Amino acid sequence: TSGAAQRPAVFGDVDRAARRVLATNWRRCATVPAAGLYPHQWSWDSAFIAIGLRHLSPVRAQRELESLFGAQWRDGRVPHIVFDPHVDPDAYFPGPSFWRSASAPGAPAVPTSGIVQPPAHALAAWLTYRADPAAARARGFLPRIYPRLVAWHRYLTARRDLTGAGLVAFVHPWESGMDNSPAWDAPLARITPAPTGDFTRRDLHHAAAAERPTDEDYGRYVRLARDYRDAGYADSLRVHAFAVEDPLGNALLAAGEDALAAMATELGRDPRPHLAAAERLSAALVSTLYDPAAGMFFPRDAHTGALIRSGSVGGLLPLIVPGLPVAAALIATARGDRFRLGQACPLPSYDLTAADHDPGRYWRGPGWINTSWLFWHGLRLHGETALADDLRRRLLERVRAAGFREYLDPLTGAGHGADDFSWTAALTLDLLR
Ligand code: 2M8
Repeated sequence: TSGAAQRPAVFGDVDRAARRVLATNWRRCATVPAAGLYPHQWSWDSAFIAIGLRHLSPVRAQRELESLFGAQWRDGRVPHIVFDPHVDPDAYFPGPSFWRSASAPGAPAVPTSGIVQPPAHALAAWLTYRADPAAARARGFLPRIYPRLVAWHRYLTARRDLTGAGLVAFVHPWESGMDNSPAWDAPLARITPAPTGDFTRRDLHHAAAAERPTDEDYGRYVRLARDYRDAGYADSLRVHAFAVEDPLGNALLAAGEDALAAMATELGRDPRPHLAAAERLSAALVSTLYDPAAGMFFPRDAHTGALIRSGSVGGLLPLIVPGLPVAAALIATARGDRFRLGQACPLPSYDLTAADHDPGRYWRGPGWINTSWLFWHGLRLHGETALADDLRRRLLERVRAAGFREYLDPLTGAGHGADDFSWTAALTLDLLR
């Protein structure tokens, strides 16, 4: 929207630097989240990366999504990691020898993990298409990606509705994308960690221990992933000791169905089944996961049926659902003490007033560009232009000062985690448009 001519010169530098990060992190047919710490392709990272890449090269953005969906399993699942066979298999833990996708039914030829990540892909594919419809048509992008997105959503709705509530469950903290969120503390407490001698972490070679999950967290992550693998990646509450219905995951699915409806129309197909699915998901979100007293959504533990009343930013992100009836309440909550929209930036991943808020540790406090981008997208969707513009301006200021860090202290703006992080660079490019 705002052309390069109106942009301050200093943002021109940010623009150039963001392009450089995406060029450096590109590997043959996809982008790694960060060299070193994350040397393969990650599922929801690729969605956010495509949203930025579409401004640089619409074709590369299409290829980013196509390479991810090239590793889709026969049951429709899109793995959370697609391993690069050219990279040392021990560079990242857990690697291909842990997941053993080769012996799982219906897995692709390329090694992958067996869990999933939040379904941001349909939204990303639609935005990618819109960036250059002619280039997309020339490559047959929509006819190729649409059926794969449909199969992906079908996997989630058919295999991951573990309670019958019409909501999708994540069965591993890694699936939520917010690995060590305090929201997962209670359901994880029931899991006996695998002994630390069973595995070797690689992340601590690249990031400070104080900014990452603990060894005990990892012990539980390993236990859950191993149990899933050993059950042949079958989905049922009997297999999944951890299962949560997550507001962000379900909101992305609902917004994704809306995007699929737009794609269907473009392809001359009937959009109504997608619109109906979006409405069903939106209604289930509000009736099951919304807490009017708190003014936000909470995840639900699929085993106990109880809401997990923990203030994760994910509880504000159903704002991305078109027509959401509680949008105004979410915005009011975001502006309140817990998230301080308009002051804290990026939006903290976790309630600023909580006793265990930790501004430097991963998903337990720091602000992330992707969740703020989603909130910004939601603000615009609901006509809150002034708030959206203010958030955009603050995000760009933060990135200009800290660089393309993985996460930032929401109050001081200090950068943490990986540097030259791809989705930070990609979404910055999008904000600059
Ligand atoms: C983080 O998760 C991975 C496991 O998937 C890790 O910690 O090794 C999360 O921030 C996740 O949301 C993200 O997709 C991934 C790659 O950026 O890193």
